[in-house]
Amino acid sequence: MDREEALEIVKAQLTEHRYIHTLGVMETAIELADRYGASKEKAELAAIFHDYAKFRSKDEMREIVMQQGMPESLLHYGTELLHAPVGAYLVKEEAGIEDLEVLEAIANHTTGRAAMGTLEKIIFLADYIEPGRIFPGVDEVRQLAKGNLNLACIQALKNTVGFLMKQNQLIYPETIYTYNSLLAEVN
Ligand code: DGI
Ligand code: FE
Ligand code: FE
Ligand code: FE
Repeated sequence: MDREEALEIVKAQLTEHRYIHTLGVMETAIELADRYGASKEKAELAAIFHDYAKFRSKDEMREIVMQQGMPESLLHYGTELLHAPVGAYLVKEEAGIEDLEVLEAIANHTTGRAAMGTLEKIIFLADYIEPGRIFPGVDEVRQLAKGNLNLACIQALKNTVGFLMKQNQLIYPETIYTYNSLLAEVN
């Protein structure tokens, strides 16, 4: 599937704001793939589709989690987590994307996972640092992303976990496993 076709499919699923975010993730992911030796084609495709399910209803997402035998624990940490694994499922079903690396990068873009591959790290990070993001601390992560993919992902995770904790939100265990795993990789 080429870029134009993929963007057209995704545009119909998203708001204007989220579509612009997606274009930012696409550009950033291609740049990171170039820098860190991953497939630019896969980075482009995963980035374009990463938020495919962002606007599906909570009921539909919960139903897919249960029907498809995804971890039931996903249902107990707020609904923001669901669009990533559910998105990977729907992108396969509805858009016919079969590449497992691409689907995994979509599935894990919100929490990461332990022992992420380079493409997964790239999509996780591109989602955090694309030019439209204005989180406190995002510039520090952008700087780290120029030289060290793992350190940049660690800093993004630290910021996200800190933000969630300040808001008394639950931390999904996989988010912590992601942090521990990245730390082990750099030490
Ligand atoms: O979909 P985006 O907004 O582009 O970004 P995303 O897929 O990274 O989702 C960000 C949201 O996910 C944000 O509201 C924080 C939430 N999130 C990320 N990790 C965790 C989490 N929420 C909980 N409860 N626990 C987590 O570990
Ligand atoms: Fe997302
Ligand atoms: Fe993210
Ligand atoms: Fe996103």
